[in-house]
Amino acid sequence: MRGKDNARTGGEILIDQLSIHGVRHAFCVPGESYLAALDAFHDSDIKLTVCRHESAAAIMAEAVGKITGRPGICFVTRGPGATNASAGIHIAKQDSSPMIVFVGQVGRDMREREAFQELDYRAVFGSMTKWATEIDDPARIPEIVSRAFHTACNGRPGPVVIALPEDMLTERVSAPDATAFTPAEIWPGASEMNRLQELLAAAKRPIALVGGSRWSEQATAAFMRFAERYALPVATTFRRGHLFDSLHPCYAGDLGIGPNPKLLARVKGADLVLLIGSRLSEMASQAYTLFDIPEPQMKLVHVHPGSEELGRVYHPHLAINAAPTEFCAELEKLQPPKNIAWRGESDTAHADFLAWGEKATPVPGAVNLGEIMVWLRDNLPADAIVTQGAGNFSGWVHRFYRVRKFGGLVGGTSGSMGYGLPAALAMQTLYPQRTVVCVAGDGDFLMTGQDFATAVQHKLPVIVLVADNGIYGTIRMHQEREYPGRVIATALRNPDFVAYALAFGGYGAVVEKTADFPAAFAAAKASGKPSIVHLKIDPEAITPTATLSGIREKSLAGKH
Ligand SMILES: Cc1ncc(C[n+]2csc(CCOP(=O)(O)OP(=O)(O)O)c2C)c(N)n1
Ligand SMILES: [Mg+2]
Repeated sequence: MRGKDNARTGGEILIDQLSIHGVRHAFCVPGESYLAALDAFHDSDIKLTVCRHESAAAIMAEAVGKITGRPGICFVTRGPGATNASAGIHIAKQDSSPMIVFVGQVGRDMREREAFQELDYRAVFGSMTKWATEIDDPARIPEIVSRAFHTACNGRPGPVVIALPEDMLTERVSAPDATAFTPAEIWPGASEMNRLQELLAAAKRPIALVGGSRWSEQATAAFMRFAERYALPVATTFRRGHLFDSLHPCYAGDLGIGPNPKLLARVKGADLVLLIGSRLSEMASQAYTLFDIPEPQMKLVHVHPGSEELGRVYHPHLAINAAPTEFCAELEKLQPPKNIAWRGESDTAHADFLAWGEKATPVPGAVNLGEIMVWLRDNLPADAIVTQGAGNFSGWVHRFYRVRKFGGLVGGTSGSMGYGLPAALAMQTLYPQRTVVCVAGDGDFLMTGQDFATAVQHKLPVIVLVADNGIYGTIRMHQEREYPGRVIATALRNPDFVAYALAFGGYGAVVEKTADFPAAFAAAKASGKPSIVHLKIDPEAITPTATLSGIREKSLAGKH
């Protein structure tokens, strides 16, 4: 509260800045190191969600940044709080999501003595963030927080860490507020758009790949109109399926782990690739084998908001430093050639995509995750949100689920396990009316599973499908391929996930055969509570097309 002298504590100034910059939600695990900032939330209308683990709080903030394009906000205590949060910070870095993490810090008078839980945040987070800093003087909070919002969003978005010395937060000063930030727009130049027009006119087999951040619902809509006018096949890159309606007639599929071989062939055979927003990192590039490095075999137009990404791995024929939002707006002005040389290709590409995921493949065991994904795509409302973590179970999501809307699939491109539940909680916090489903592995779920308590506490009725195969399946698969039969550290003894859900005050149901799934899902939905649907998956069903023993036998045969 402002005193008569107009002075506020550092904590009050800080929370006031967040409100000014438009923050609506923040996620935290409390700490004695930042009590004055916590206290200031009393007088603010920002909704503060208290969590059980900083990795979950940080992932929630990252997911908000990923989907809204505005920094997700997380508060954690010093030392262990900060290192626990590092999982989410690393995701924000790899996924180019805007995020600001505020971390407690020891008092200014005891710095550099390695006081209780003291860390040098600039050193610890320097390579994982766009900026890591510490505020020495409460009068500079408006300046530094304003810079943090700009830094997190400008160019290629990413995380910022700000350390808050405890005594700085309690000091009272009179400091003028900053004004609301606006991310700098990055428009493509007219000459670049002309060059693009020429390249498209000369192309015979073009394809567009969309990914990365700095998209919006309007931008995806504009891009879909462009694709339609140009009859251009469009693929989404790893875990960015929400950037293009999967039932749009130009959709060619998902370029991630285990992609459709026909899509791979199409990308390899393209004479022009229009890569928008994405870095085409290891997963989407099929371990950097898709394009020759540094000179791609085809003409590459690379559109990216971060100028440092252009020419970093691939030397583009045409580099366009622009945000997808502004680039897609400019695309509306381009006119397709009179005779589109590749006409019909988008129809073929879309037919290939539909055929690839149309029907679930048969797998060992009584519960087929593919059939469950098919059921979800046929039965979830069009605006449902599916979140996912990392593990082989996600292969069924990519192949058989179909994303219809921007924000409809939220996953971590950095492959961090434990992502799905916190991301689901963040989405349900932002969109209380939408159905939010998290698809998790058994290993994956328990990396952040304690925050099921957060779902119950904050009445977030997410539905978690735990695909329980009793193993760290991905690693077992690699183990059987590289060291067949020499199983170590990949077996899991799991809890009864239904009892787990009930113990937390949620709802739980078990699914032992596929046909039981619709009723279990309906009961979970009807309960109105956070729910776990425990799917008993046969560990042999390791991918939609391979069995574990098949991989082992193949490997043993190759080794003899
Ligand atoms: C935080 C984190 N730790 C470890 C890994 C390595 N890793 C990748 S997948 C995986 C196993 C996933 O197991 P589960 O969630 O049960 O899914 P499954 O593969 O069995 O379907 C592991 C340990 C990772 N990606 N992220
Ligand atoms: Mg598993």
